[in-house]
Amino acid sequence: MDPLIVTVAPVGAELTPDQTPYLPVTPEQLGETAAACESAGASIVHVHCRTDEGANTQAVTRFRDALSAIRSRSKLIVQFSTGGAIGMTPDERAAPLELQPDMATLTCGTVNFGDDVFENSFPIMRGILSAMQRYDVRPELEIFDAGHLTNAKRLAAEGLLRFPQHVDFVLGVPGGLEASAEALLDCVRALPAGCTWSVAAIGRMQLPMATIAVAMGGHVRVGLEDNIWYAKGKLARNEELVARVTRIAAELGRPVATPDDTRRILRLPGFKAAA
Ligand code: KMH
Ligand code: ZN
Repeated sequence: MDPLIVTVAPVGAELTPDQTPYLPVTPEQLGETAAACESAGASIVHVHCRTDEGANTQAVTRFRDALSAIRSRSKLIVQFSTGGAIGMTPDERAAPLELQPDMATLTCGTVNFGDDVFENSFPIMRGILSAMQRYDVRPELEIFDAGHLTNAKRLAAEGLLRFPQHVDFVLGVPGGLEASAEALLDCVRALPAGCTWSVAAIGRMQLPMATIAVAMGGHVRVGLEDNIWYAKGKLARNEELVARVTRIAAELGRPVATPDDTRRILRLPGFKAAA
């Protein structure tokens, strides 16, 4: 088994600052969180940005500041969200790609998202993917629902993607695939040969699904974007969620990947220093 890649998703778009004091809002806070999570064992940071007031933003200037804050404090692989927040336009979502992060997410289909709809039609996916190609940004395929992997295979058949890819199964969003061992197994079995995968499960399923992924040889995503609780009644810090999954990995005999290991496993180019 490869060493375990731990992605931290410290911000997300659905949380509000009144839900937890540990939500990084400013680029400065994001940089500090990145450093703490790297020390705890993370090698990728999945980035959403907020205004100082905590509102969602895909503004290029804010992502530039976040990128520089993260890169000046850590060697983490930087992965931008192109999902952004519900209601953002596709162009808005893709705008930060011009900053050429190491990676960015590509959600592979439309999905009910609680009472909302997270829209990812083929034209939207093609647009985001072409922007990634233009700026040489590696995708991570986000699979929220049955059919999303088939959509990704269709994009590959169109020549817009080439497998193998790194795939993240986001399980437990109300409206998408459930967070269960059975659902994860179905997902993994459907992967094209050579793909690497991680699991990001929502809420209290984050920990058990991460543990299953560690044992299966997959990779994990943890962080406040998907789960704000460390335990019942105890709010989590991002770095605590990272540290816990690395302790579990150690108990299971699975070493944790450094950012350099992760670059090798995902076949990413070398570290880009802060601009
Ligand atoms: N905030 C969700 C609507 C991603 O980052 O690529 C989408 C999301 C996915 O978080
Ligand atoms: Zn996200």
